[in-house]
Amino acid sequence: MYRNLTKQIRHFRLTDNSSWLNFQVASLYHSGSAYYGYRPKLVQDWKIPSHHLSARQSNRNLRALIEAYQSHGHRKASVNSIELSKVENVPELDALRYGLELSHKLPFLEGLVGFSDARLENIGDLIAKLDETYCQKVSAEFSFIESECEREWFAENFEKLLDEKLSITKEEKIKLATELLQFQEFDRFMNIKLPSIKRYGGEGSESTVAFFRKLLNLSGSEEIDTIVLGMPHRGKLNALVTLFQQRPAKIFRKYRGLPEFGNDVVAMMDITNHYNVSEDFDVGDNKKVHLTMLHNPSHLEAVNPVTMGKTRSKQQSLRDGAFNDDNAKEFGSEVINIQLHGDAAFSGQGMNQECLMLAYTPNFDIGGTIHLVINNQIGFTTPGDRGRSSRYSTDVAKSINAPIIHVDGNDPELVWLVTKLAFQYQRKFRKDIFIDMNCFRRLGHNELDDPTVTNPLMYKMIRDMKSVPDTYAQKMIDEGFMAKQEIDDIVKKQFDYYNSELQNVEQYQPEKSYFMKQWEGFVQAPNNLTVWDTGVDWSLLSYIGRQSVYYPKEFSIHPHIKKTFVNSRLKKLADGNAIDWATAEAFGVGSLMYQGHNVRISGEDVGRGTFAQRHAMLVDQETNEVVVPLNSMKGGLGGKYEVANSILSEEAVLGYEYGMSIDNPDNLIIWESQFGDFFNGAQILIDTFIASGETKWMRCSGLVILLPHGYDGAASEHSSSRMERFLQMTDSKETVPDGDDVNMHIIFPTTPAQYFHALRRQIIRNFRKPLVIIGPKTMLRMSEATSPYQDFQPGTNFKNVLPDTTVDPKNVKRVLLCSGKHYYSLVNERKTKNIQDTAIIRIESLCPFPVYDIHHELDKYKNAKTFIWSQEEHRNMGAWNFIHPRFENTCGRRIKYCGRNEAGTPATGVSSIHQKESTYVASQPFIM
Ligand SMILES: Cc1ncc(C[n+]2csc(CCOP(=O)(O)OP(=O)(O)O)c2C)c(N)n1
Ligand SMILES: [Mg+2]
Repeated sequence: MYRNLTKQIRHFRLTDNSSWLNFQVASLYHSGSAYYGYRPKLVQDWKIPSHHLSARQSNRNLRALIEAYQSHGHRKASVNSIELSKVENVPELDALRYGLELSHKLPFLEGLVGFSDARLENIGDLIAKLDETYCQKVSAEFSFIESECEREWFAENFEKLLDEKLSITKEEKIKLATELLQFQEFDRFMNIKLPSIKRYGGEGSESTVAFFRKLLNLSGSEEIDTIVLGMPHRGKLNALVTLFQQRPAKIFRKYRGLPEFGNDVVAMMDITNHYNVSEDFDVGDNKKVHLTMLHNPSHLEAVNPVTMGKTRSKQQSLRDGAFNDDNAKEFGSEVINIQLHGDAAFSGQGMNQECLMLAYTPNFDIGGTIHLVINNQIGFTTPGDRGRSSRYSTDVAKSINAPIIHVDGNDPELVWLVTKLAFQYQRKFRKDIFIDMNCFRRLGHNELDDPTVTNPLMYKMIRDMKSVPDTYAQKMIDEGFMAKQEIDDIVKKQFDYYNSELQNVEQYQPEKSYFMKQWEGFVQAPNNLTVWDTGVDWSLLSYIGRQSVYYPKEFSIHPHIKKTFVNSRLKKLADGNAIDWATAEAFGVGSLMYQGHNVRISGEDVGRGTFAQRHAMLVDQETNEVVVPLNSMKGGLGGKYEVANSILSEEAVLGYEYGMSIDNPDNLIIWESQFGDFFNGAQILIDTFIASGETKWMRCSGLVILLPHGYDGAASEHSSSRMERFLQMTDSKETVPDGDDVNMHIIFPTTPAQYFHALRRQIIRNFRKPLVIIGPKTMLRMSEATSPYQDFQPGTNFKNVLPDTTVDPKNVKRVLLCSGKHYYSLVNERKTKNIQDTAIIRIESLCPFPVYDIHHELDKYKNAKTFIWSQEEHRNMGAWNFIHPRFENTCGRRIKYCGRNEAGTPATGVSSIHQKESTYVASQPFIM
């Protein structure tokens, strides 16, 4: 069935009901048909109406002039009211270039340009109209869009934009004026009452109000269920209290030094600028839209991929887009993603390039994002012309053919109109679009900062700028829509409201904002170590194992994969004595699916697996079609497996997966770094979200991070997942035993069964913690590193410490403690040398550090005098610096180090040196 869909022409109804159009499957990325979470994007088989074409043929020069405006008009536009130097000469807009005289009579304009104005008589009139459309307070860049359909649609609608001003109703204008004044009043209030607070005020960028108001209303009329939003600091507090229904007392309370959470939680909490929103909004006509604005860290733009992942997770829960069987349902039907950016941060942070590249890829597509850049022409002290090489802050958006609208933020009605256009574009094409709102920043970066020190000329201009809300309110008075008294009343009422919130701040008790909805019933992890029975009946596991290599009869499988993967797995299942890591992973994933949980694995090449071990996604050798065998499982509660081969990104992709993990605790989300060391490209996400999201914001995550690790001669990179960095980031205690309540769990398992239990435990527990697995590479194929079926059975569980069952405790004088693959080198050495007096204990869980389990093992060796931490990593790497104080403080014994010496890079690039070192680290612990 999956083959027949390739290149099929489908009929598809446009959302505006205008016509039935043919769509063609054009994006044959890997697979022409759907698999879980992916459906090929449909591209319109669209043609310019023939009478438009003939109009263009007959008026080639005129059309060339219009196209010049579409391409170059933005260079002449005056969207930036504080531009220090302009005006650019734009020779492409000279009518003479096209052989046109200003006095030439105009033909009928239909098909040539989007606006039609009966009053236009000659070329001079047309140029004036084109100037007004493209070169004044709003302009656009879109002529680079490859799709003719999108380009034509955008041109037509943009060219009609100014006429739309008339469509804004009196009520809408009054509402807009009111909210602008309220937004502004927050800054004024803060200036008066709390002048020493840094608030990153919204003075100068108040038209953000128009964007949000229009967006919420349109979302309501389009029956959108949820908006997922990421927003940085600028004007955020204003937005929280005037647009997003947050009590000002919540913010003021913080300034009194009080916490935002009750004492029922253990948390360090955060500053007000990082607060979130999760509210239902009444948007008229009995409609509600839910808005989720994520907590954001100070690291600008880091929240963006997190919002994207959260959007996709909500889409999955609501069966949006390809998660729905209805082929016509495109991503973004139920849930849309909105991102706000600062101008400096948007162009400066590479994160954005990664997010854009993710936007339309299979298993990451969310139906396009609407972006608003609050372009106040400056980042802290650095003005735009020194803050980037490109003309606009938004230029990177062109890489994915996203249209960009530049608008003067001093005109809130224009911002309103372009928001509508952006929204319509996103609805129609389910693609990203950008609004570059040119505005200014009245004060310093924060209010305690003097901006004239670094940008005197810009601030001379800003001093003379009128307030946007005041100007708009005056316009309302001038147009007779509002009276001066009404405006004064709005301002006074708002001031009084903020004031009463400030006066009564002591009475305000924070509302509970965690463990709600799908998180109901979850708790913070306890301060002791818990054990969860994660075993599964062998008959079910062997069924899952068989399904994990199932493919349809007509599927043409690669012969090598059939032999070395499918048949080999079937054989291992039949024996049951030596289950390998990849099979254990399939057991873990499949058993959770059977219990109704969705599982997603994401990362570079995860479908096959970097080490060609996983094959969670099989590819038909004749058609390129993909199957995810585990999704063919019958019975059970119907969980699905999403296998997301990602773009070559760590930062955005890890952020995306974290975003998915904080949304729905019932889904297991796994991110695999191609090699362990590549996580460092995502360090910002690990520091500011994964390690700290719970303690800052009470947002728990059960994300699994798989980091292949091990010294096998692969030189400086690819050997180490730098576990020392993760260990240093944990809040594991040095002097007393840890509980499950550490901020991250870090394990370095030695057997497939341990891996299986660890994966299952992530979902079975009633709390969620990020889990970092220092994972296998060569162990994937090591015959000793396998598990018998008994280790998966009901009643079994993840063991923090694995005992030595082969030695006679009475004979033991020396105890080696180790983790991971190095264990097998030590065992091999002991066997080869027939050593009887040394026990080898495996610390499988590094964090939480399992003090009691270690004690339990050590107690067996009454005659042991020497305790050694043995690792293959260098001394300033690996777990040594973590183990050392913990072991000595909590286990009451001295511990010696044995491993590689200190080094500046994880591994040598010389194989003979590697060999020598390997021999040393395996043999030295037995003789030192
Ligand atoms: C990644 C990162 N680098 C530096 C900073 C420090 N910083 C905070 S705001 C800011 C300027 C941001 O400028 P822009 O993005 O234009 O936003 P604006 O403040 O102008 O609204 C800087 C440099 C930061 N928060 N994050
Ligand atoms: Mg800025």
